[in-house]
Amino acid sequence: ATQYNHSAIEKKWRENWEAKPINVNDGKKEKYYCLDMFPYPSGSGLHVGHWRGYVISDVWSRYQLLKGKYVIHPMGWDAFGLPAENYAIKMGVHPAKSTEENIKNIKRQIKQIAAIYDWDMEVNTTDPGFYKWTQWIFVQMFKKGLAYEKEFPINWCPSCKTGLANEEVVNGCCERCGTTVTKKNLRQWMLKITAYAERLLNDLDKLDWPEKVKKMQTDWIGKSYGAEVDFPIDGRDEKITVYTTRPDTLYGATFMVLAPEHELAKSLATDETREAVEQYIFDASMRSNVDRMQAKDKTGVFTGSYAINPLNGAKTPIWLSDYVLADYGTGAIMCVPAHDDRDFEFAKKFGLPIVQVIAKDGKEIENMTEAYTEASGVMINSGDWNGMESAVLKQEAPHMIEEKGFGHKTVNYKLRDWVFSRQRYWGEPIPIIHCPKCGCVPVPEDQLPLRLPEVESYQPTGTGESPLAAIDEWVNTTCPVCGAPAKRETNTMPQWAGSSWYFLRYVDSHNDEELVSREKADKYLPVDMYIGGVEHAVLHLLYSRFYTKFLCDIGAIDFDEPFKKLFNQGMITGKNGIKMSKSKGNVVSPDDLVRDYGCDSLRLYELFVGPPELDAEWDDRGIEGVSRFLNRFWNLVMDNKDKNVEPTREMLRERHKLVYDIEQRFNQFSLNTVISGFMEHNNKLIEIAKKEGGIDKETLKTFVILLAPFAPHIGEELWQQLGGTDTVFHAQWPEFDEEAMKEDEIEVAVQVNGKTRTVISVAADIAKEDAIAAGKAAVADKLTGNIVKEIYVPGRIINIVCK
Ligand code: ANZ
Ligand code: ZN
Repeated sequence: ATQYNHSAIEKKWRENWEAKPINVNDGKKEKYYCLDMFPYPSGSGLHVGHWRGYVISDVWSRYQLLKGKYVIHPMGWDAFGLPAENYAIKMGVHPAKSTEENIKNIKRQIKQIAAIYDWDMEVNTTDPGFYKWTQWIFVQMFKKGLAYEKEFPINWCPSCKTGLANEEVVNGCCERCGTTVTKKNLRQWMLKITAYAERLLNDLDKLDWPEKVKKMQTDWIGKSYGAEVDFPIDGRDEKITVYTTRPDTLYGATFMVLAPEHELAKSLATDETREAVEQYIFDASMRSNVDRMQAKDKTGVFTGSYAINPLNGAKTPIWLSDYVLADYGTGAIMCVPAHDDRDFEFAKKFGLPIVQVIAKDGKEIENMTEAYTEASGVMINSGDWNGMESAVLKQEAPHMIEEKGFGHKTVNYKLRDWVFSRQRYWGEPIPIIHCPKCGCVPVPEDQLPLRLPEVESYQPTGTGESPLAAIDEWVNTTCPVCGAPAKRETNTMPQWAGSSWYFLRYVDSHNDEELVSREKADKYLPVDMYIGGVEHAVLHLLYSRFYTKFLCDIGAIDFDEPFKKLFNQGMITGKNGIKMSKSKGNVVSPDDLVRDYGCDSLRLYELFVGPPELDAEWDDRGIEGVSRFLNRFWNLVMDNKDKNVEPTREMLRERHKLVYDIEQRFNQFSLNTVISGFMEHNNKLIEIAKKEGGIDKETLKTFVILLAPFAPHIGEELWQQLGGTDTVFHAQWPEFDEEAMKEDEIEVAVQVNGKTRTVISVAADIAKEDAIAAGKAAVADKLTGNIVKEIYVPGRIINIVCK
């Protein structure tokens, strides 16, 4: 028979698919939208790790195709961002140019995967035709009050004179120069994602997503119930409002701590404390948030003032400390050292009183060495709350406080509004004009896109402004409302902007009039399956949900969750689990593997390396095994396709078991065991063929259809060899019949010491251990002494020898 020649066959089928696409929208088929997280077109190209996700999404897409769906399977580029800009600063190459080149290269590499991407849908976030709509969304948000300006302390490197993202601050120092990072107040654009906190939380229930990701989003949104309690300041009219999730511990509040940025902080100082207080406030302002939170030793200063505990009238000293964050809750807390670790540490350090108010088994601890943080126990030292279950009180205290009139119950979220501006060049210009009379005015929609102008230097200006600020003829404009001279906003959007909505654009990517037509949106959206790395569990996946809900609210689309189902693939790593990267020199390029073994072999091997949701170590040698399997399967089909054997009962059973096994594993996304399943069934069929002198054609065809999503080229070729005239992807996905899968049963005698005691029936191909176990169970009452030998004569006798 002819040898399997992967290069000739793969070339042939690529040309055929090019000439006659296999995934066509006839307007009648049900749609299925299978989306990859679109890549950043980096200069270093694809390695075998990148292949994994794309192979997973392609086998899933082709499976849907075989189930009769019209599959939307697009690809595009998330191309704004820092790497291209940094490259521009270093090499002087315009980011648009390097981006274009990178896209060309990476697209060529992606095409090697032979995925059924519809390149007509392709999007690129840096294309003005695309970012016109990224800007349009911003304008809509601005009009609804969801995009607003705010002075905001950002990480600032005093040496590089530039703002830094949190990721660029390492151990409190600038990543580039090592200088201690400080804070600088800069005017920023913010998106009010907090307005959607409750819906973002509740709607997680609607989603078929990994529990792990849902939990990460839940924690990120961080909803907590508690109370705001007012503490009057002793001798003054003002009061300090604290936020607490544990109002049940109010009797144990022995001191208070305010963030150094708290508006009352300075005014609480007395003549004796003023110098120390002001010094402390200044020092805190020079420390980064990260530093403050990670600091091992608590610092603080006593203000000299006292507040009155509203419940028992106790005088409680007011301190300042930077472990209290300015922008969470009210920026002030009541401290209960007996029941909170941080407060305990603070009290120990500064010699403040500790009063236990919750006691396990009702017993007070003699000398506390650590806080008792559990919420279970009985209230003590708590006036008329004494004797109550603390868990019950925790629920009721907020209402009681509200009734007594010194506070009210609250809901709090950890989620913060989204800092949406960057002082950078390579991003979407924020379409806002600052008019001295009219304030912030959005660029009129018919003037979008607001194009990114050419600049001479991509270097940040060092004043906290983007390089755009240096282009006078761009910055200076007129107000669209009153015509007065006005200035353009010079900040750009963060890289997340385009990726928050790109999936909507694919299905109508050439539309100049709308972001997406309602007709197409209704027909083809939302995404049915989203596949990508787990590193995007919060930011991208939360922003996309926020954008989708907003666009639904303004009627641009009619659904409010973008991704029905989510799958996160694990990483492919180098030896010893080390991340593949150019700098580590452990990158495995797919190019040589495709040349030597073919695309189909590499596709199979990408899946075979391990459970798709887990990280897997790459080992080139393993590809031999899957390649051998494809060769053996090729030979099986080629040797038997013309024999016209009638199917035996065994062949039928094998065929239906194959369908059952593959379908089940496929649906559980256990793709590595799908591949091992193919290998096992192939061996079995080779064995049967040898025994029976052939294999029936229907069984061979069934195998070919099942294999086609995984190894599409060889699938097409063998389908044709088996007489198929149309593409295998228009064949029917096979179904299994449980009756046909049942094993034949045979009768086996069970002997004890050579004497037949009973006869049992077992599956004809039962394994030795299973047969012996069944035999032993059947004669359990007749076994005496120790078993010294167990014998199974296949299909005839089980003999247990005892002594
Ligand atoms: C008294 C108390 C007693 C507290 C106790 C805890 C345990 P979550 O659940 O994260 O919302 N807190 C409030 N605002 C803070 C701020 N700006 N910076 C640092 N800590 C702050 O946490 C709420 C709890 O964290 C609040 O409840 C408050 O301490 C503290 F046994 O109040 B608690
Ligand atoms: Zn104006």
